Amino acid sequence: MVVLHLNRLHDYYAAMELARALSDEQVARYHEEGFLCPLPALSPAEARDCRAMLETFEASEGRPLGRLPGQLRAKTHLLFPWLDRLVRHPAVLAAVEDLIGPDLLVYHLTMWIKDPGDDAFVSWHQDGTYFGLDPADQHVTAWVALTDSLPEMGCVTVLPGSHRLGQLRHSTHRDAANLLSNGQEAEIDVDVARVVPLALRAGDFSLHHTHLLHSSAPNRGRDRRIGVGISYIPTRVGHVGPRRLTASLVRGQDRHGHFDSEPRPRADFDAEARAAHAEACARFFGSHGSVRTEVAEA
Ligand SMILES: O=C(O)CCC(=O)C(=O)O
Repeated sequence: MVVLHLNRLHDYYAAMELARALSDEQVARYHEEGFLCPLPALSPAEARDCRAMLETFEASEGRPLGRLPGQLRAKTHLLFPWLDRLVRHPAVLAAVEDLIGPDLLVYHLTMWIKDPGDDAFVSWHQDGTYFGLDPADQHVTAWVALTDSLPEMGCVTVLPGSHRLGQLRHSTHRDAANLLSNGQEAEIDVDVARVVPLALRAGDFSLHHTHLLHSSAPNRGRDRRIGVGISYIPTRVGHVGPRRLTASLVRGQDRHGHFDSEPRPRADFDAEARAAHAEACARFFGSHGSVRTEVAEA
């Protein structure tokens, strides 16, 4: 009888393990090091399709996304159905769920695009610095590569274990080439010998903790480096600030109602989507006083 029960329990845990995206070892590593990389999501063909949809839009506007006005690099999933689908990708959501639970919101999104030969870089920072979330440490960033993102292309680099330092002070060093809207930089000397590059092939993704120190150098490769940074939080996390912000429920249920819900785009860049995007960005950037998201003209 006892053996039967133990066998059932074993089957139950085996089934649970199968339903999960991350192994216990990966979850433990995330908590120890503050990141996981690489994890599979899109096939190479799907990643190419996403890139083609982005570049078709850029061609129609005559400029790269990062040089278009209107904070289009931010919360871009509110403007394009293909990105709205990407933030709901089952492989990404399953991995995020294994880290922060089943009820998930997309709190923010940034398109991280570096063209070969430009000077765009990202200074050492922690994502939580301007997010104003409470509790702060439940937020996870998934960085989905739409192209290869390799060391010579200025892939994201991280300082393993630095998330355990908690939130650090940041100062602002505004620099036109810095892709961070406020040019924020953590006040800490980073030991370069300990830095790890998060090399990704198109379609793969990485996950990093909100307090993990990370940065990236200019793209000295031959192709564009395009990544989608998706900020996920569990619905129990709120935002501290005078104005309610917006977010998108992408998995499970929201029993807390800390955010106004964002409408899903119905067609690429249509008027309704543009209005919702402008409102969401005004509230988000207004909450911490960021000045720009466009990349300065070369
Ligand atoms: O893509 C980059 O170079 C920086 C990414 C980043 O800062 C982030 O995903 O939080």
